[in-house]
Amino acid sequence: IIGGKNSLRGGWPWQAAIRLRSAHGDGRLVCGATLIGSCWTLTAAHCFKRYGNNTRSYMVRVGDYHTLVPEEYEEEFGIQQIIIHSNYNPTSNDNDLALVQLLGWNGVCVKFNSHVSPACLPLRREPALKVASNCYITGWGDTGRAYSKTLQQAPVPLLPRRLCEERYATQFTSRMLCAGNVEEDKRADSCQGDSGGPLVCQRPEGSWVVYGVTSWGHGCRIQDSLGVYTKVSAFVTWIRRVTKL
Ligand code: 4AZ
Repeated sequence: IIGGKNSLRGGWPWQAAIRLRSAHGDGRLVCGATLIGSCWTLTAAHCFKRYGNNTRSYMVRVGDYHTLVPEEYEEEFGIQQIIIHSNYNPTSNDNDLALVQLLGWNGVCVKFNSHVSPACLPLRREPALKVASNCYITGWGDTGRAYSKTLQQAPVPLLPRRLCEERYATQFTSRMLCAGNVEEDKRADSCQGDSGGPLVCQRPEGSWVVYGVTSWGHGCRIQDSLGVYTKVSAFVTWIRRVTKL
């Protein structure tokens, strides 16, 4: 995240990270992800383009804040299954969504606590949020100098779809959300390494919903940078059918 700030420890308890397993790589960050159930995380399909979709190549870390410091709530899981949406188009990034099932016992993987708990899925027809609503992106991705060692956050308002339609033409589809900071001085933006992570928005009653999955855009925090996020509400039926959540 470029132009973000350090999050609070435990402030985004659904944030997960997909990392290369040291036996199959160097433990490096591949993507962000969102915990949506004890054994399920949501991420972007394009996260598995570079290193492939072999479950043994990756692990999922939850409860993390500082990536290099062992912390009380952090925990790592192997992967049972990587399910890439069958309509994912790696050329256009349409339907850029994947479900990652964690390895556990009897349907129990992550044990929820104050620092590790899932985000809500949106309703299939979630009441429209105000365009200037309370939405945040979070991640350990590129800050403009290097990947962040601490979890970053930045408010990223949803924008009128028209802005992304004008910028990206037909590559911007109905399965995508347009979000970003167009005002000068507060152009925080998602970047490489944040992909697959959440764009969460707070409902009027307070709960946090994973509205978007960080997907693509032309650059990070360039002038009028418009980020494109997979529109989770367009996939809730699929997510609930596959995960039984
Ligand atoms: C990337 O390279 C990337 N600001 C992710 C998000 C955005 C741009 C690039 C959108 O993974």
